[in-house]
Amino acid sequence: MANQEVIQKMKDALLAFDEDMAQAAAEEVVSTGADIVETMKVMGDTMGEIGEQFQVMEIFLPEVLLASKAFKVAMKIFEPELLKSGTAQGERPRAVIGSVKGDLHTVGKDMVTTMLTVGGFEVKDLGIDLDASTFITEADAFGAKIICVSALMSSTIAQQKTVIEFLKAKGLRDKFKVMVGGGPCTQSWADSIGADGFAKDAVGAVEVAKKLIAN
Ligand code: B12
Repeated sequence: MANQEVIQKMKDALLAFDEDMAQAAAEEVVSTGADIVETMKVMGDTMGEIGEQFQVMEIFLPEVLLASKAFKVAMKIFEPELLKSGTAQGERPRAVIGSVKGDLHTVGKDMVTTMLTVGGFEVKDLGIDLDASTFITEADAFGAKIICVSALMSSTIAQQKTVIEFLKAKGLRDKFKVMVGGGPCTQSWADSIGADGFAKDAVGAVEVAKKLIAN
């Protein structure tokens, strides 16, 4: 079956908010050897479409929640497949990741976690709704070189700056590289708050993280 056809099935599953359809589509992606990363990109865009439907009140929170559950079901099937093709070997640079205080969105952060792991990093997922001190204490304890800070809303994005300001206040700014991302985040925002890196998606996050480690 052509790549596009099976990827379309996944898109249809998310737009139907249907976990079972998503599971079947994910299994078909794997069994037909369709491009998993390409599928994940389409899934990310589809969540954006779902967000637009939510914004104009064509759908409501329960549907959005079901779509994100369907997304996660598919990711669970993709993760082991991606890891098989991963570059992870020997000592891996460490990173922590989480969503900022007040932000409960997990899907994008989880996708970045998977791609960084596939890309050769050892990643500790700290979860959601994290205050600045938790990011830093956990990064220190884990021996992370990179702190990845996700924010999905215009009301929570300022928390990315808080993490950087907190590092400065503790005299730890030079100890970690800070990478930011999430819906409202842009390169110019990242520059304005003094972040070391920004990527608009999970694939880009791997490239940026590798550069940060190399420097
Ligand atoms: C799913 C979803 C939810 C689910 C979350 C479930 C879950 N477990 O995650 C639920 C239903 C719980 C939810 C709740 C809410 N949501 Co919501 N949600 C979404 C939705 C539709 C999709 C998000 C998503 O999963 N995208 C798919 C992933 C793959 O994309 P992503 O998250 O952007 O991540 C990619 C990149 O941004 C990047 N990235 C992400 N993090 C990081 C980190 C780093 C370091 C890097 C480098 C890159 C990176 O890589 C990722 C992969 O490519 C978005 C719409 C949208 N356009 O994003 C709204 C959206 C984010 N939500 C929104 C709102 C308003 C809310 C609520 C306030 C609604 C309400 N009235 O209660 C609550 C707030 C909850 C809270 N306190 O956090 C708004 C935010 C508007 C704004 N700009 O402020 C949006 C944009 C919808 C809209 N158009 O109105 N939501």
